[in-house]
This record gives sequence, C-alpha cells and structure tokens, in this order.
Amino acid sequence: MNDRYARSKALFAEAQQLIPGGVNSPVRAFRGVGGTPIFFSRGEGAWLFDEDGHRYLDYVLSWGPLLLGHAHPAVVEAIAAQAARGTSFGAPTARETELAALVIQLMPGLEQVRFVNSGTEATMSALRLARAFTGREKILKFSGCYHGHADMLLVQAGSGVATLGLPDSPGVTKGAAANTLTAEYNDLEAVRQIFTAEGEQIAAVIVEPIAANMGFVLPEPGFLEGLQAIAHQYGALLILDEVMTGFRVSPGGAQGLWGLTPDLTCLGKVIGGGLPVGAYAGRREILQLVAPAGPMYQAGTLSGNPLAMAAGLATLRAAFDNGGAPFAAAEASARRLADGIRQLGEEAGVPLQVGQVGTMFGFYFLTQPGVRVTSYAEAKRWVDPSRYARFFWALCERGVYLAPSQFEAGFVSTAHTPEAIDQTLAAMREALRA
Ligand code: HOZ
Repeated sequence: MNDRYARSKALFAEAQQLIPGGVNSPVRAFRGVGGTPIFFSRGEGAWLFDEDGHRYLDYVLSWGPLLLGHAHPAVVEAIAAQAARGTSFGAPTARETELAALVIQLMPGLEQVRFVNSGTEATMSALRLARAFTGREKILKFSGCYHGHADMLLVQAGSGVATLGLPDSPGVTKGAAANTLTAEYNDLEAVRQIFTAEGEQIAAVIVEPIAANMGFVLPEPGFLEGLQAIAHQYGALLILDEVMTGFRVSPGGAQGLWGLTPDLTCLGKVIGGGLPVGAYAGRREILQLVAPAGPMYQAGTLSGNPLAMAAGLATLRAAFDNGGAPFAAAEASARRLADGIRQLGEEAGVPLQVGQVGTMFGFYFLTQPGVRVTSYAEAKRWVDPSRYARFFWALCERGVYLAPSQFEAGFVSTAHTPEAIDQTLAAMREALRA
C-alpha cells in the first residue's frame, strides 16, 4: 500500500480511542481541510518532520510561538540549563522580573505584567480585572475573534469554533453568555449603537488588533482608535488581545506599530518561546487591583515557572538582538512570501485576498474577484474553504505545511530564509496549477 500518511493515520486511529477526537485542541483534527491529521515527530529551524518521514517548511510554528523556528539553539540551551536547576518552585524567581522588564521595554505602554499559563487564562483574567476595576459586568467582543475558551468568550468565536462551524458551545451557561455583547469586526457604527444603548454597563471591549482567528483580517483605518475613544467616552476599558500579534507584527506588537494605548493587553505564545505561557498587563493603577496587591483573585501553581520564563527570555533576546536584525529578516521573508502569493494568484487568475504584517500573514481563496473580507460575516460569505483544502493537501505533498484551516493565520520565523520562501512559492505555483 502506498499511503503517504500511513503511520499518521495509524497513530490517529490509536489516539481517537483515548483522546476525544484524537487531538488535544480541535483545529489539529484537520476538519477544516478534510482527511486525517499529520502526526509530527521533530522540528528543526523552519522545518517540521512527520511520522511518515516527510519534511515540510512550517508556517504554523506551533500556532505562533516559535518566532525563532524549531529548536533554536539559544532556546534549547536556556531550557536545558534551567531544567537542570529545577523546573518549577511555586515561589518567586528573578527570571519573572527579568521577563516582565523585557516585555515592558519592548511594549512601553505597559507598566505591570502578571504571568499566567495560557492565552485563555490571560484574557479570562484581564476581563475579570476590567470588571473589578469598573464595577460593571458586560463585555463587548467581535464575531470571529477568538480569545481562548473561557465560557464568556465562546460567543461567536473564531479559530476552531469557526473552523468546525459550531454555533456556540453547549456547556456555556446562559448567565455566562448573557453579559457578552458582540458586533462585527470593523463595524464602528454597531459599536456606537451598542454603547449608546448599554455603555454604562460595559466594563471592557476586547479585540484582536488583527483578526487572526478568522483568517487574517486587518483593522480598517481608524477602527481601533475609534473603539478606544468610544470605550473611554463611556468609562469602559479597551483590552487588546495581542496573544498572536505580540512581538510578531512589530517588536512592540500591534500597539507599538500603530501607536495604540490600550488599558490592558493580553499576551502569550512568543513570550513563552514554545512553552506554555500567557500574561496580562497594563496600567499600574489597574494591575494594582490584582491579588495580593489588591482584591481581584487570580493564581496558578505553574504561573511564571522558570522553564517558561527562560524560553521566553531566550526567544525575545535572540529575535531583538543586534537592533532587531533577526526579527527584521523574518519580517522581510514574510513580505516576500505575501508578495509572491499575491503574484501567483494574479498569474493563475485565482482571486485571492492576501495580508501580511510583520511576521504574520494570511490569504483567502475568494469565491469571486473584486470582493473584500473585512469581517467574519464577509469571510463566511466570500471565502471558499474547499479550494483552500485542496491547496493545503497539494502543498503538503510538496513539502509545505500551512494551517489546516482557512480561518487561521500563518507565521514566519527567523529561520525562514529567502531561499526557503522561494522554495515555498515554487511549491505554491505547482499546487495552484494542480
Ligand atoms: N487556537 C489556536 C489557533 N488560533 C490553535 C491551538 C492549537 O490547536 O494548538
């Protein structure tokens, strides 16, 4: 039998017996592209190696954290050295302050940082904090934005929820969802109307500065600034969810790039260098409400553990060393890739919408030329996931691994050389023809 993915299939069958759906996070099940998931055994630089012996240029990069690529020597060394000294003490370490200082240096709008273990914990805690600070209960989020899987945020969510086409999740109580208001991304007028009706009850607006869990949708000029102005007019906070964009779209995230001054910021992914980390951060006046400085409770056995702090420090230092040259090179590679994809679409007469900022990118296969996606409603209307699925598998055969869903963003690392990008584009040219 010449089944290219025979071992992955066997491993998946086994996993399905013991793990719901065979995976520990839904988009990994490949429902967005059909077929069964590829199981990977190893990563090195820009490359991923599967269990059947194929290699791929990787544009998922663990869904964003691996800004330096797989197994970067500085990160491996930092993790190994720390592991030899102990992985977790459940007590303060100097490394937490070191990473907090580096994060604040890169994102100067932040004054204090609290480390947690995942992006979900970061957004959940930031919202609790916003409620504690304002004494209000409602929050406003945007359809297709994904902020982790806390109950109150699983309302019209993106990422796996969008990929699987789920309405909202059973198990979320009406009470938890009742205080979550939603609007379409980029629809400032809808936000204005919601605030006019219920602004005095809204604690915070939470938003991805680039909507990267419904594909890759940029904010329209003035959208984020407008959100901040409306929120502040009504005494609500603006929470930027930079779990994906942080240290990826610029050294200072989206806020650094576009001069935004959110009240609270959620971080994750890159700050853990591939180990589980999240953080929420912002103005001292607000963060001082967090226990034990203040009364808002939030805790965690492994929060700020030295292993994750070491990996995060090594990653940020290596990426932004030499005046940020490694990051700038990765950004140039991402631009080369996005420009190349745009050109391939034109050559092949395939309507594509391509976006790229810093080291992140994304593209949609559109159902017709001349349309543009600026919201989740438009993504559902104008995007052809079946075409993406065919492209995805054709690329796998040619050694390129993209996200197994049209509704996720792509990532480039400092290990993606211009040659690797050109190799990717050559594979894409063939895949588009196929
Ligand atoms: N929520 C992640 C994508 N935006 C997916 C995480 C995973 O499946 O590993």
